Amino acid sequence: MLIKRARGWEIPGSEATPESVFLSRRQLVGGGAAVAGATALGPFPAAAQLADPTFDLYPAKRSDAYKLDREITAERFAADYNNFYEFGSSKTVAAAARALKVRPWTVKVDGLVEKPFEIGIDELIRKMPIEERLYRLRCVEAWAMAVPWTGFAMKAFLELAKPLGSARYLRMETFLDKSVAPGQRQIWYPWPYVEGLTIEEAANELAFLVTGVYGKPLANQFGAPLRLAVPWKYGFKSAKSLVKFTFAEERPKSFWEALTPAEYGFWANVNPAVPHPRWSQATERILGTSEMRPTVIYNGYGEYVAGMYKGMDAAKERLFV
Ligand SMILES: Nc1nc2c(c(=O)[nH]1)N[C@H]1C(S)=C(S)[C@@H](COP(=O)(O)O)O[C@H]1N2
Ligand SMILES: [Mo]
Repeated sequence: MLIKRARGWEIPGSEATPESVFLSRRQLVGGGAAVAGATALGPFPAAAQLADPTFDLYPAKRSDAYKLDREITAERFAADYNNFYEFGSSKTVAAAARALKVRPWTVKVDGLVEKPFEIGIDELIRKMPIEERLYRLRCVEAWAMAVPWTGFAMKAFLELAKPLGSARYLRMETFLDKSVAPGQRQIWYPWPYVEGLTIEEAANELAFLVTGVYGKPLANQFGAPLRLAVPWKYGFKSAKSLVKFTFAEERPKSFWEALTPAEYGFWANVNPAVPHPRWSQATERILGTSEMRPTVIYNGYGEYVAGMYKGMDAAKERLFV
């Protein structure tokens, strides 16, 4: 069966190379190579980012509203350990993702809105209130990172999109182009990548559309030129390289939900007490370290989001799957 095909996080623990081992091995295999890699992905913007038409907006002013309980993950770790199945099911997709052309890039807004429209990414970014926010990200595979995203509140985007009162959900879609994305030639996946939120979730102050990270425009592997960050949910909800926003009355079916509904649901809120069917969610591994930390409900963002789920039957609705 198609769903039996192993994804990255399905590799049995004994086969997976612990990242600390992997990294030290890499550093051993010629310090020169490791240093060169670190420079390409490191604090200096790459050529692609220097050429970005919105480069002048970075670094954006950091909001002091969103505090971390941990160190920011070093850029070299966050930029070299990614989930982006369009470019393969390993974590090392940065090189392959460079094939994606992120300009020109058009974002489409349709469905239940006052008036459907298309807008160029640079015009969109310049219309929006750009800021930097420190957010945690917790992947459903039980690793976590903390990064300085740059972008704008989804709420500001909703004001531009003007959804009708009848809209209950927002469906987001990633680009589809198998000529640049080899993963999209793997026909057992339900491409394109789709994610969704309720309108209430989209309007929550934490929902953030990301255009940059580490004080620069997004490198492709992070989901350039536009990706979502909803830090109280498992990372797979934060869809990358978005091209379309559709407002709808019906709940959209997301990529992983379509592939494996028993394991990945619509809500996907972080909860240490609700295990994945095949592993515990009680702790998380901090990317770039061997540190383990206890997972926190709603990934620590309960004060912002718990109210949205009050009165819902968590088990029946599968709020945390
Ligand atoms: N289009 C698309 N978006 C995606 C994914 C993907 O494979 N394709 N992976 C998701 C998963 S599982 C996670 S954990 C985050 C990872 O984001 P990062 O690579 O920036 O850490 O992206 C999410 N967004
Ligand atoms: Mo993930």
